[in-house]
Amino acid sequence: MFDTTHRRLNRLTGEWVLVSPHRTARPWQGQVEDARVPELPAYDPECYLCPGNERAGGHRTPAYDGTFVFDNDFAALTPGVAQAVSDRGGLLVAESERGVCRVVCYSPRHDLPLGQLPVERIRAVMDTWADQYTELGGLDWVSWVQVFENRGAAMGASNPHPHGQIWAEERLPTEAVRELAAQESAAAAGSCLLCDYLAVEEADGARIVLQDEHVTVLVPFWAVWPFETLVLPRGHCGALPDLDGARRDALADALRRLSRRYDSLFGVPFPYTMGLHQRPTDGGAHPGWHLHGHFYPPLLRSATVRKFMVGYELLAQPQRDITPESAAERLRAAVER
Ligand code: H2U
Ligand code: ZN
Repeated sequence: MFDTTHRRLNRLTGEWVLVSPHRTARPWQGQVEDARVPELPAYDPECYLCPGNERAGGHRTPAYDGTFVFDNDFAALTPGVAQAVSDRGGLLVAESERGVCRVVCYSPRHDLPLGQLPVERIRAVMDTWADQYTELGGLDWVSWVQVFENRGAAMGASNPHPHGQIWAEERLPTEAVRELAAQESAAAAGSCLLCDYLAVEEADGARIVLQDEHVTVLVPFWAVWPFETLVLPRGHCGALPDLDGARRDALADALRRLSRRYDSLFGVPFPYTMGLHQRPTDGGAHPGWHLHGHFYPPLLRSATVRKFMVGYELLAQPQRDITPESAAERLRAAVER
């Protein structure tokens, strides 16, 4: 049945994705992305994330050496918002939302993306993410700490200097609510959804991209984006601070290897949104929550042809052409550039 049109269930979110394997042969005369890759200098005097340079609002980025974290000068969420709710007949419903937004520069180097940093530097980024989770998640009003990176102009990154963001907020956002419901219902039945899922994927093998003792990277059975991947620590854990040094090193190495494979797939720095889903910090124990990372890259057939989430996707449900199995096969075969 997987050779013909079918739909697959995303067990984490409960959403279906339509898979149409025969459609990959269709011609394309639509938008092409700009595949030219500008050579980046190690330091750019115009870059507000490079050491010593000026940012918005009169702030200055210090002469940092490792990772550097600062409060976003244009924060979408701020801690001081007055608490309020508004409900007109159950139809116009609104709630205030408090939060904190930070920017994380991975290193002073303007030209080195996460995957090109030495593995101990990636580990340092991971330690920063863990510390931020502990600090922000430790605030008694913060329920969710979202670590993410938008890489490349195609994904809306506003600056090529390798960096990510952290948004911490008062309530669980939509994706977290869905993933929590699925994982808690598995936990209520005495199991971990992602431990069980990982065991099935490892036994099957068709969607595994890379793996070592501590981490498995795979194209999820229910992947929506053409080369979407799920990064799963093997062995149950809920958040980065739960991982010891060896497991953090393994995760850092998996991120390094995965992003290098992405970069070699179409011979360009692969754009993506990636992020970690760590256990909610709302005071609940959530023993069923399994730490994982999502990579959502938009490229479809080449450096210049991307997947658009339009039409049927916006109005009905996500749809994909190449199968998750063939995407995994290509990522497995890709060299680490
Ligand atoms: P993105 O490239 O993912 O947009 O992240 C860059 C962030 O940096 C963005 O959220 C912030 C923007 O608000 N920023 C500052 O905090 N200070 C500046 O001087 C420019 C941009
Ligand atoms: Zn820079």
